[in-house]
Amino acid sequence: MTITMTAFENSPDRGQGLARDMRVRWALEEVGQPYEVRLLSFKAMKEPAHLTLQPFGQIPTYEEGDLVLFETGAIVLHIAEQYSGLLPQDTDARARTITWMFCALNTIETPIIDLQNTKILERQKPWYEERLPLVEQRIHHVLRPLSIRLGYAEWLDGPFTAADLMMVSVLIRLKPSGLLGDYPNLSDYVARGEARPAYKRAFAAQLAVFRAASGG
Ligand code: GTB
Repeated sequence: MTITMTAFENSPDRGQGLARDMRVRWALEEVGQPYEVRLLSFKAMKEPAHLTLQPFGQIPTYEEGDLVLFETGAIVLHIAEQYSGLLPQDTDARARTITWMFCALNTIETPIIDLQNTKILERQKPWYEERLPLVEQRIHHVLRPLSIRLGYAEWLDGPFTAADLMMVSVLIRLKPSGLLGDYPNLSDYVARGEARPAYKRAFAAQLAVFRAASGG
């Protein structure tokens, strides 16, 4: 069955791989499933045809036969459950993988999104300079224990899984902030994720979309 996902026609990150379609592309590349991408303008994302697939008018979505999914975490989990390569066979190991996926999206990504919103939306506020270090502190509050738990391990829980795909994708969002620099093992962990051939294929595919949209 053909898999179709949606992505930005013209990604605001200029093809740096920060938009969430990258996570779905990466998962599909890891499990070796071909996919098609329907590109959407910001206007099309808010129109009824897309809102029936994604009630919030966002990307990515995932269509496979009659199945329509939104929420990147749910999409990546579905791919991992459907195709082999991203979830362990052992029941307990599977549950731990899913735990780390939730951890990436709930515990780690939440303060990172707060930092990005602060920098983009609140820069002009009179309290911006006072608030910024508090938001950064909340990120250190979750990065420190994550760094301690990862230690010198290659991946979070044994071999590479959907948990690492999600955690690396979330940590990548921190690169422009420089905050990862305080945690060399997390920086190395991100670099290991980015070095995977599946990551590179996904990154190249989304970058090609941006280059085509910007005329080269
Ligand atoms: N919880 C949803 C999920 O995980 O699928 C969130 C989806 C989401 O935030 N989608 C964003 C979107 O469609 C794109 S990825 N935004 C348009 C809108 O809401 O109108 C978030 C994103 C966007 C841009 C950058 N960037 O430029 O660096 C990074 C991340």
